[in-house]
Amino acid sequence: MRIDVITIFPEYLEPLNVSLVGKARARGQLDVRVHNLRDWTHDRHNTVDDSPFGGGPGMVMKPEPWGEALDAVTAEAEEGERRPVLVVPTPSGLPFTQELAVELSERPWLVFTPARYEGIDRRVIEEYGDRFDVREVSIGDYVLAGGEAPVLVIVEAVARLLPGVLGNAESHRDDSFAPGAMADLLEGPVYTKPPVWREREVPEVLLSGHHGKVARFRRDEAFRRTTANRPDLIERCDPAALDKADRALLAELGWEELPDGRFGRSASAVEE
Ligand code: 6GU
Repeated sequence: MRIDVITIFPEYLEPLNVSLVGKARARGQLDVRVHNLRDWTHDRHNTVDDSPFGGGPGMVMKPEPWGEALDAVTAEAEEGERRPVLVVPTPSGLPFTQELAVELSERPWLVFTPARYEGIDRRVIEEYGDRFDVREVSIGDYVLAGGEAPVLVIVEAVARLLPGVLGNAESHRDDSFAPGAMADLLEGPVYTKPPVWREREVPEVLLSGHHGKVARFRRDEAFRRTTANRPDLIERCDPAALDKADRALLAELGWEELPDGRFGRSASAVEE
């Protein structure tokens, strides 16, 4: 996969040399190219921003440097296979999800345009939306000063899905938010040696070697964590994915089956 990032802070992308993404680059599985937007300015001050038409606070990124940069970076884009996806980080974008990470991981070429200030002149997104697939993406409901940290987040989520990048292909299967498998539950706690640490014991069942009981324990812990931290995931859970033991545990945790078969917190539990 090829990844281009156009930014006024190339040094912000240094972490792409480290760990999983860094190793994928060193192995040639990822071709990451970071570009300085100011290379496509022509005035003495390398200006990339200007005041907004219509007034208001802050500055807007000028269209001309972005246009020249994107034309240069995507010059080799051909029709068909080698068409890049333009990923535009913005707090007003679509939520970044595991599903979108999977979709992006299946494309050969991603171009990121992290912005500072109040964002990029809208006409840039329109112009390239006519030529490429554009995804405006937000990484969560909070406001960052720029799109560089979101690029690090998105690249890491995508890179670990590439074939051969995460040593063990099994590792994806139980990911929290992996489609299917664990039915959209958060992963439960994990333990390693020693079996006793500061008088705290690893749950006995995990040492038992009984695979069925281990699987049930993990699933119960996943339900406990999901009901506590992400009740919305339980509410939209497909009831067909719930077995008898799941239903019993949910009842114990104060959830009840609704007329449509889905689960909701029982009125008595909600009042608490
Ligand atoms: Cl993608 N950009 C900025 N500036 N803030 C954000 C964001 C993106 N996602 C959440 N907050």
